[in-house]
Amino acid sequence: MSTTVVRNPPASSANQPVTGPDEILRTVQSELAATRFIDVHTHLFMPSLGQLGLWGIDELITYHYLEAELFRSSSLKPQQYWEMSKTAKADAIWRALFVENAPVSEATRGVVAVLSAFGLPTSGPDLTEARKFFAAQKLDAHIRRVFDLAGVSEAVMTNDPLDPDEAPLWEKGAKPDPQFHPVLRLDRILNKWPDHSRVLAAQGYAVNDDASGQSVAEVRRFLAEWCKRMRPVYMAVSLPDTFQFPEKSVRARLLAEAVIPACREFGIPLSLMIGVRYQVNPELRLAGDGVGKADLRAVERICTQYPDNRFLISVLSRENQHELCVYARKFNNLMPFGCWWFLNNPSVVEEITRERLEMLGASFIPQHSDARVLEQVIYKWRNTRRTLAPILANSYRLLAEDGRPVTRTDIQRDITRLFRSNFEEFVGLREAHGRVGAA
Ligand code: FIX
Ligand code: ZN
Repeated sequence: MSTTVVRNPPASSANQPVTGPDEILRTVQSELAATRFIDVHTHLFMPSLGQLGLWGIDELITYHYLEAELFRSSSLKPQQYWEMSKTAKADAIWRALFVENAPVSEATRGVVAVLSAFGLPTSGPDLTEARKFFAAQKLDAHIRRVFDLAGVSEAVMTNDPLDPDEAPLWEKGAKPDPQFHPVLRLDRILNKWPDHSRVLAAQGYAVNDDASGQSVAEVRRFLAEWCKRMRPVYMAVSLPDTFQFPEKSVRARLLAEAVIPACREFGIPLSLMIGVRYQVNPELRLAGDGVGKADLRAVERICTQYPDNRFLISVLSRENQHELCVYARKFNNLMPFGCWWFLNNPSVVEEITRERLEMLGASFIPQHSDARVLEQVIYKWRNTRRTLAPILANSYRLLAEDGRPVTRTDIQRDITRLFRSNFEEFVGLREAHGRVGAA
């Protein structure tokens, strides 16, 4: 006689209460591991955009985060460094930050996590073995393996229609890739109009330095052509800490009269990444940018003035996080996303994410990787899962303590929302329900 006890109706375990802090944490960890994330902002490129996509050990080591740290731990001067070959630069950084010092910073630990993910030595005098390994990888298969290791199904790119290396690849018809979603990045047009209005003029657009006359209509035409060519999931721009809106400036006028209307026309959000102090130390090049507290009343006015537009917003200054959370409670056309750049450190991610959960429930996008080198998604998402598990588990523990037990289905739904469907729905990527896209 079988010993199975038949229950009528049998309750599936997913809807059973998960009890006790340890069981809750284990369930959160397994659901985070089982859910493939969408990486909503990266500087990665699909294979058909060729050499633009950075990957491999020398790119990992010469990441601008590590370049900034090199100049604090070595007597090498930036001018000397820029004259070196990529390999020599990587060797200098490896020596200074991984041999002569313990790699305890978030960025150096990241490289160690990537090396160990591929079973490569994480210490040692040089990078010979790692170079041999990466040289043997075939890109397409390597991308799939890296996305598997990172638990990511898709990455959203950053595509610049005025980048002299990238634009021609799109004009020639770059082959789309379902693992990569394009984004129309507009920093050159909005932050450096005088220089780039000439580039547009040279391409046959009737624009001029002060954006008068036909300029706004011509920028609309430019955006429409690129939306048809690239089919971006959103448009994006990074903005300084001094950003104001409205304002008597070409940027504010192009935003109001060209970019925001074009986003409405194509039904896609605009991403505003606010708070950069550009090139506070130009000698460090990409590593030379800083951060400043921004006046977020600009966000208030934009969300109020354009209720039919959607805005993906990330702010760089730690001091702006609380305001952004409060604005998100006021405007449902505002989606806060990520702990951007200098905020992407576990101690700060913890603080920001706890506050967002307390103030917004699961109605935000906790993180993006901002990966510039393919393999970085491995450690950036490992860090995110590691940092978020106890924070999410704590929320469920408090919920149970307050009188409502949590189930695996609840946890699954929230994690899918945080790392997939909030984005899918906000950008209209696809009908998001249940665990769309889970492997
Ligand atoms: O503007 C941006 O998209 C920033 O993320 C980058 O410019 C920055 O250099 C970066 O890599 C941050 O992680
Ligand atoms: Zn970025």
